[in-house]
Amino acid sequence: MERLIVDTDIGTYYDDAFAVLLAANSPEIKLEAVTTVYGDTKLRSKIACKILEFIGRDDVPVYTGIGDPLGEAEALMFGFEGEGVLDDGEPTKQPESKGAVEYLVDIVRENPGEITICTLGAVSNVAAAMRQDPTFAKNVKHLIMMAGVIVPIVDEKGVTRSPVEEYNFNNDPVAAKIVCTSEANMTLVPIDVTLRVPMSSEQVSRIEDASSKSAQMVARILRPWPKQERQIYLSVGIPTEFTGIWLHDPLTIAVAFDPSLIETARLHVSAEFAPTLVPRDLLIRNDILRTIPKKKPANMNVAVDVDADRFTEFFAQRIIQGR
Ligand SMILES: [Ca+2]
Repeated sequence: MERLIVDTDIGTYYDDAFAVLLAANSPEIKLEAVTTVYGDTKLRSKIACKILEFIGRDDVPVYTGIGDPLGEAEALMFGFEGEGVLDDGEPTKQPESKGAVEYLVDIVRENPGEITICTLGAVSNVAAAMRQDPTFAKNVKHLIMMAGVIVPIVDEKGVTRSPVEEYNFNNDPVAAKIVCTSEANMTLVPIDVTLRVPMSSEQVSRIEDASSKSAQMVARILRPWPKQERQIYLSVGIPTEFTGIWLHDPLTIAVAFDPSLIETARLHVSAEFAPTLVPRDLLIRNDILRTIPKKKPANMNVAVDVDADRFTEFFAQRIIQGR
């Protein structure tokens, strides 16, 4: 059984919550904890507590992590976080008093080679843990990150949507650099691969009609999503027709216990700062972080393809048949 920690910016996009639900419903995983990162992490912890409580997994501790990126950038949130999840009240379950970074440092030090961490947001908590404890990187069993973009995303009209930038690494470029240059055993699940795993509308309908608590929670989260998505897209300049219920973060969880879902390449991936030509991103700073595979000794596994149909159906089944 994989001893797994989910490190997440749960609340802004639907898929972090889906990832927590997948982890909490997978017998292949011993879900050690959920840690929160980026922006209002207290609110994110409350959302995580609510979801775990709703499906009867109050036993999983939640630790609140770093809100501000390690560099000078400011964390920005859209303001609708918690909609659909907290609508019927706040959870009884409370986050732990210990901070996420301290928790990560302690559990990895006490269990060398045992703990896998899936990061589903900015990598600030993990980078801070690496700064705090020089043995952290080599003691983590596996660091699996939903982050970066390796192959430019080109839509069906041939328009390049996201040549070099990706939300999670960009949200804390300093942390991304620390992690990329660490000696941890890493697997990167970049957005160009996760954009190949949208759920079909038929799968979404089946989940919406299912009676498990997890399915009910997915339905609740998806209800306000079209409006939220439109707000995000209009804010950052993505055409609103470029849409789908992508399972970015859940895929990253599944890779922890079923690596056969993805095909990987050993690449050298490093972070590079470059000027933004068009300041179209809400996360606007004057630079962006590029994830560049270079011809240097490989430093991580990178997902380059995914068994999309098998994974999306696997996810749907876990939610429908789970708690
Ligand atoms: Ca996320």
